[in-house]
Amino acid sequence: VEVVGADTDPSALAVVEQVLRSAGTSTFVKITDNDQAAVDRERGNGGLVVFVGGPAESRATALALAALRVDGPEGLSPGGYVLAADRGVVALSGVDTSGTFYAAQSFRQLFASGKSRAFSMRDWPAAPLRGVIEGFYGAPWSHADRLAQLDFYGRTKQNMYVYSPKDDPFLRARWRDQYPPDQLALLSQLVSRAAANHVEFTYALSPGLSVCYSSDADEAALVAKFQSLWDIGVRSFAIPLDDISYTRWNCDADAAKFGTGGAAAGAAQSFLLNRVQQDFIATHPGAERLQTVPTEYYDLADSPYKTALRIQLDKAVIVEWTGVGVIAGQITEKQARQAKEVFGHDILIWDNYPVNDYITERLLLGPYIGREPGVAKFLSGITANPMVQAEASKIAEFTSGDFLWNPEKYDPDEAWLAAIADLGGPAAPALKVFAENNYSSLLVRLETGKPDLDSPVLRPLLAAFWAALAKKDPWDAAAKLDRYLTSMAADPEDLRRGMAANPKFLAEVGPWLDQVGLYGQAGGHAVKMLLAQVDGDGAKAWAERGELVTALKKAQAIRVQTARGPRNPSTCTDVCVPFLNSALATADRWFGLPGIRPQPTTSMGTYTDNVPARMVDGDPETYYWSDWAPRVGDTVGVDLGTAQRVSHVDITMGKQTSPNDFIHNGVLEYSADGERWTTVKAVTEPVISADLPDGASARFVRLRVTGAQGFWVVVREFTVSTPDS
Ligand code: LTM
Repeated sequence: VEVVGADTDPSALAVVEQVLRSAGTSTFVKITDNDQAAVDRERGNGGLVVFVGGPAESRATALALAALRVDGPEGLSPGGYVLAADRGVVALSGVDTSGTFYAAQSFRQLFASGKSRAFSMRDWPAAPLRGVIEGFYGAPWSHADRLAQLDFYGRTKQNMYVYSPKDDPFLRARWRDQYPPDQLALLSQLVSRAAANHVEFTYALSPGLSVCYSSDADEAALVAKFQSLWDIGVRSFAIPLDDISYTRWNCDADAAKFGTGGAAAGAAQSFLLNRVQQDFIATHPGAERLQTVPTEYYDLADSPYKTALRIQLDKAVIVEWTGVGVIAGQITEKQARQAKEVFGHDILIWDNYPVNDYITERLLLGPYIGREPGVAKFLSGITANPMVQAEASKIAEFTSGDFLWNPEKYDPDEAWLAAIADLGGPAAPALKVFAENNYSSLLVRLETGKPDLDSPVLRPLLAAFWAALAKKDPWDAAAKLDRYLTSMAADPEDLRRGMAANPKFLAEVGPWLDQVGLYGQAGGHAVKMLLAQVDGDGAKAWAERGELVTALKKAQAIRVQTARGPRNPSTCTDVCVPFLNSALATADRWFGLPGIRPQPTTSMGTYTDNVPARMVDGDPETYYWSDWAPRVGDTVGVDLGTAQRVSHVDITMGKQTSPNDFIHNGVLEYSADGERWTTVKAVTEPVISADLPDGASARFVRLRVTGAQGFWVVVREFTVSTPDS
């Protein structure tokens, strides 16, 4: 029996009703809270009676809570709620309608878990704004993706979606143009779906590529565009000004009015934003606060530009900031406080995780990490920028939503497992194996300064196997490793069967999934090959070697089409291929075959198809080309598979058409374990030829960038010689 008030939130009711009906409740009755006789009668019948609605929605819930001796939600922060149950009564009461909706979501979770017959909980969010900004480059999400996302945000208690796909022409290149009716109708559906999920739909228009800040006509075009969105129900607006030039004006009038330089850009942007604030936001009661992304969104260094914004931009405007760095490894409470000071405005974080538009060969399926709890509480909130792959983004989004609700209690591992269970359902074990091998992200490396290694489960199994093999007693370790590799090999089939109800997810991750399967197969053959050698069975070892090489080649031949061109997916990054190469090198020594097999490594991405393998192919005409100008700490080098004696390194960088594409300030280093590094020399030239100290032992040799530079990096050949090569 559901007892509802005249103003009870319909979305909360829909959730509760669905829970009760799916629980196989034999009869479902809905009665209004002014029909006390019916309430008493139903209670007398012994059924479960669920009261739904906060103080402003239903009278009866307050009475039910009083009978349960539980305080109401009054005084909780927005979105807060009380949920209590005892002796056949459940009461869901939000401080506002969103709170009641969230109480219904918690009711759903508790009901599904089958836990707790008698309990009471008071729950509220730490961060006022919690959600997602569709703000990446590349193919925008589809309409169906967005509808599914909005439902997901409702289920995970996130309350914000910013519509800002970089490649939607009506948001950037053609920002002045009004939407054709069919497209406006789709947006209208999104706005309604957002409202039903208690999500604020923020419409973010990015005029910076062509706007004339001082122009009346451009301000009028902006306001007219916002008005068309207002008319379909949008109440939250943003004007992002990221990724544009502020040293070049789009019209002479701006140069004349504002002058040149950062201060002029800050003044011009403030001028336009303040006009929109006054002419649109302030004249539309019910409008949320205007948001903007400044052109300097990625640091805390004060500048003439930020000073201008701080002083001239209307205080009502919320400023977005990505943390220190476009992809911020860590965001601390101290930085959050500084951001508020240096920008002089309330701050909303635009968090570039799990966005993968800058490393399109990767899926970032690990949890949200590296943000101090104070960040969520001290600022207006956080919106996470997701991947082009909408369904796959839900894993990270689930965890960032969890962090934002209760950052003090946030446990990334626990949140991650819950995310896997939520998305994978019965296929969660298979999804876990897949996500474990697409786990790491730049965040790990930036946060810890340690190598950003993938595959947290596989890695220790491999280490244990090598250690056991060295002791000539590999059997137990091999069995454990083989079990995991078998689950990887079976993953494509297991996941495709188990998640057949989510074809969108399977289509998004297909190439990565196939690769995990092939690496699992190749790994299994590698283990069998090495065990056969321990057994002295050369024929079997040779046969397994053949299977290994076939699976490895297939994995490396997979291509995925991305906005940055075709890419070989990168799964179990820096783990699977080095293992397979080491296994081959070890086996080949046993077979008496020559040669070391260097595996290229880079932290700088790959520009088009100039893959790292080209710097170790022995052909100086082909080259690896980085995807960006390196940052301090970026590296490029080789992994020899096992630590061994090394004597000399030759590196050739740059190419005829881009002679400056080399590391201008760096160091040449080597390491036996990837943790402790020995510096050979400083590097400032494109061609390097260096002797290593006598007796040097290395598995890894690399160049590490020590100074910022504007040029990208081309490496034609990276050769390491051993004393006997
Ligand atoms: O981060 C911001 C404010 N802008 C862009 C995003 O659109 C893009 O998705 C990310 C990641 O590449 N980097 C940006 O600079």
